[in-house]
Amino acid sequence: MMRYRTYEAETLQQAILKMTIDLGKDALLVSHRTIKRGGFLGIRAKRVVEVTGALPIEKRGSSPIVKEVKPKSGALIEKRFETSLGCSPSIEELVTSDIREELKEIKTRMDMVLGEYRDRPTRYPGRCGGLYLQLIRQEVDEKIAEKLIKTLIKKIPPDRYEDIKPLKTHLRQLIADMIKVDEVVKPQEGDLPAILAFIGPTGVGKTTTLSKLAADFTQNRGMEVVLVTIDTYRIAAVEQLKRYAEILDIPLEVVFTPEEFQDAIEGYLEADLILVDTAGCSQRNLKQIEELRSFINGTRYKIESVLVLSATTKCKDMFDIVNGFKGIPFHRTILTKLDETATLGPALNLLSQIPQDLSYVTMGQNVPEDIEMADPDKIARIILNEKREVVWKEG
Ligand SMILES: Nc1nc2c(ncn2[C@@H]2O[C@H](COP(=O)(O)OP(=O)(O)OP(=O)(O)O)[C@@H](O)[C@H]2O)c(=O)[nH]1
Ligand SMILES: [Mg+2]
Repeated sequence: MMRYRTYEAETLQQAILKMTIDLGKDALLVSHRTIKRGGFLGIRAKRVVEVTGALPIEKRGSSPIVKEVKPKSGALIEKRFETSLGCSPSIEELVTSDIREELKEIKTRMDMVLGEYRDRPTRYPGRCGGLYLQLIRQEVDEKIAEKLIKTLIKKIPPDRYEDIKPLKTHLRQLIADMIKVDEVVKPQEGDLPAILAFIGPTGVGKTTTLSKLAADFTQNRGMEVVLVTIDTYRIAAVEQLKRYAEILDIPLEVVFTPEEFQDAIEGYLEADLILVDTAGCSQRNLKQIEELRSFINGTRYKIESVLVLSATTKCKDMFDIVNGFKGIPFHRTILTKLDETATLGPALNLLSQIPQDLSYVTMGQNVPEDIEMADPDKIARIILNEKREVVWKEG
């Protein structure tokens, strides 16, 4: 006989954790779903995840996870602390430290149990369950993952649900379709140069990425490129760009005010492309964002802003950054540091929900090599753990 219980929590992982704490690691995940709780007539109701777990009744209580915490004997305690500290702590202190140790052990076991659950089938048929869990492992938003798998189930005939290859191919296409890409440099009206400003949080790779593109546009596409920096807070920032400008043998203008910025642009109206480096801004520092906006919107020329985001950023922070910078506003995104993470769910969550297209991805510190036009299929392959098939740079 089985004992069934349901548990509710904000996320699937938390609900499974609750279930495991209560029923032990032998519990089976029977089903999970998202339901609404609280509110009035459905208004202001909160979405929670409900999981149902089952446990053979004879195993109830045999859970090895929650152990009774017993304080050590007084004599032993004193001996241990006399040797290490030279004084005797109170019983409370010792019990607290023992509890901490126990909690650490419980957490380690929980992580192991959760790892096991991630590989167990879900309510989706055949191999679709495993693919759903793969999306969750990649930190794809639960709602997005559910929608993707439901669409997949509709697309594939039921007799192919056990056939992982066509399932993966279709799912990869569905994921790729969610990422819209576009070139970063658009042809300008008339003969004016395209002007691109690289904006974003500190240290995401704005200057490095701009330098990679400057190299590509001058050396491979034969364009006349000019660099302008309005990042004059740190001497090192100007020096960094100066070095790249010297290597590429292209002009660099350092400007301190919106008026100087306009003058700098006016000096290079014959160029093909003006790349503008900006100082990293915290999305929460409204004063800094406003100052940046006054530069970008303060000339009579059309400046396209590119928001540079690091793929290593937490999902919630990515949305926070986009929200903070949308007042400038920006027209395209670049995703950096793909070499520093194997989890691209947060980027997918963001890119599928914002109107701006992704133009480039970067995957290393080497200038000019480590940059590519964004390829949704490659991103989808990483999310589906087909990473070994992904080659970022040819050769
Ligand atoms: N691993 C890795 N490192 C990168 C990548 N892009 C840039 N970096 C490194 O990230 C660090 C910061 O790069 P910068 O280009 O100075 O970043 P920034 O956004 O201009 O920084 P601020 O101007 O200080 O806001 C440097 O060490 C770069 O080499 C990338 O794709 N992968
Ligand atoms: Mg910089």
